[in-house]
Amino acid sequence: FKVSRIETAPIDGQKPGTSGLRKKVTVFKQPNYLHNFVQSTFNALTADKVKGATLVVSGDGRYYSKDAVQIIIKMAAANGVRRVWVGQNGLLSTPAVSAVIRERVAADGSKATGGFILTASHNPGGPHEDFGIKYNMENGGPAPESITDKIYENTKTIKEYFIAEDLPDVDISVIGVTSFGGHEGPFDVDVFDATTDYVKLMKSIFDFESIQKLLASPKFSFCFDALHGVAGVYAKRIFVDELGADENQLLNCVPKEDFGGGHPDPNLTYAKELVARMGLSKTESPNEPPEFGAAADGDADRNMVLGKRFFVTPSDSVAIIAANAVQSIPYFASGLKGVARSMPTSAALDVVANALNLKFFEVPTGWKFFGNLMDAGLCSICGEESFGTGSDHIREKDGIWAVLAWLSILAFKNKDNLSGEKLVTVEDIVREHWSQYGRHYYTRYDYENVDAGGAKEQMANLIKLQSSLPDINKIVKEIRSDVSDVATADEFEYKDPVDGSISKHQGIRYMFADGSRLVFRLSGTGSEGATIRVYIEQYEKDPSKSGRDSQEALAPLVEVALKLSKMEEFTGRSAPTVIT
Ligand code: VG1
Ligand code: CO
Repeated sequence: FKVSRIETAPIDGQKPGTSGLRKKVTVFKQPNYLHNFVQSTFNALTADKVKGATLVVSGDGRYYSKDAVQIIIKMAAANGVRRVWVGQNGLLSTPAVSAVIRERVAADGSKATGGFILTASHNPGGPHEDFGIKYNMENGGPAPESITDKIYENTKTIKEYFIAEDLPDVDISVIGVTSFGGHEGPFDVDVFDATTDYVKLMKSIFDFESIQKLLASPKFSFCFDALHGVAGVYAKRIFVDELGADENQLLNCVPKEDFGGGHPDPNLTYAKELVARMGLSKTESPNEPPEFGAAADGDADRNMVLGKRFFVTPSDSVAIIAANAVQSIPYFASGLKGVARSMPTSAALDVVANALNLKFFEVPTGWKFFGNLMDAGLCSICGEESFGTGSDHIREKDGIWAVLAWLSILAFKNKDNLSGEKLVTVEDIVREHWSQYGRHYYTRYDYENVDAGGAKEQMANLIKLQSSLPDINKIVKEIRSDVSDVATADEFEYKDPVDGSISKHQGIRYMFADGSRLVFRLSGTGSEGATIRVYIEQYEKDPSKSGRDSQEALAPLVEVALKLSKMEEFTGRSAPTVIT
């Protein structure tokens, strides 16, 4: 094939956010838009990570992915890449890409040095919805800020890109290797089964046999909703083929380019079908809900775990997994190296870390911050309030892993009880956890796609307020006299304990004397306008008070949060888009 050098010019707004570059498909389809970003990424990497290298390219299968895969293949060839690994049909979940980068070995012994993940995660897909791209490094984790900053700088000065225009499109629906000859030597496109490497990894972590027994118990029932994202591919293979679940226990497990018109975000608002099946919607379903339900997002790195008529908050989920991992999951049998959570995630994990005497870290929002800790052997399990849970088996959060972790805990708690009277349920496990460690009431209010200017002003105002604690407390007490005093207020700043890098402006915090917390930040994953997130948390140590309805328990703090931040004034919104 021939290499063409194409002249181009910078395009505004190609700054990667919390997790890559996410924009409307219509933006990505502009001439040179994707090309500029891909070339800027190649230019941000050292030559050995491009020339002669092996790269993974795949994603959640959303609209425009197939075109994007072909473009990236041609640009990889032109930039001297030796081979590109593509999941069949261009599908690989985000955790599977991480696993493939870390585990897969080519016939000649080489491994991948990185990969492009094509996803906008939980954002809707389709011709008028979102597309996204991010680059993951050799450790299988998202590129650190030093690299994403470089990519962004490159997008502002780019003048040319390289592409093998005459390379024919590769049929990515068929497994097999296609070889081409280039002037720098051979170039291969290797289309492989999307599940093999990932399933092998899961089997090395969990005791599949014990989970199989749990699923086979007549007392247990299961349901999984992939929201038409890529998780469906893995759910079929793992839950049905490996663990013996029934096909009809899977919902929306056929990946679709537009996620069936839905919002592939596993929460109580968007996972409507599952929520109804689990007996959690206002209109009670006629059938008895299953004992266990779970959902994943578009790229299968997020998860929501539900019990029968019972919601597990993600902040509790990671704490409960950490508290039970050593007994229930073979991979952790020799103990946990440490645990970590993102700043806005509730302190439920902190309490477990303290009780079990584990190393503990609090990082900014976004999975890329956990990677360094894991690479340094400091962290085994970590999580985010945004339905993200994972471990050091890879360098991304992992939805299917989280489901398997919960099934493992259930299997362990019920191992002598599978034919007994009543199984230990998800709800039992959570309530027992609360009575042992206390409960962190938690909720998040999202105001999606609000005016960006107003949102910025609002944040600036919240920072300005922080200059005087007495003034804050005066305002707070005027709103509600029944909340405790604000003890400290700041903007979260993180110094990476491994490489010393500093990340500033990572969210505005108001911390109360009784351990309650209000956090405000702007989302870094939206594609239009701004999304404001408000995180509200309150700790209740007294076991007799841990059974309240969470919105009711948090009502005073919610009122303070909305009035203190002058939410309606700045956004014109009287209610959030989503409450989780
Ligand atoms: C959101 C979540 C964050 C998560 C990120 C990527 O970011 O809050 O916890 O890591 O999405 O998840 P933001 O900046 O919008 O708050 V995913 O599943 O979109 O890769
Ligand atoms: Co995701």
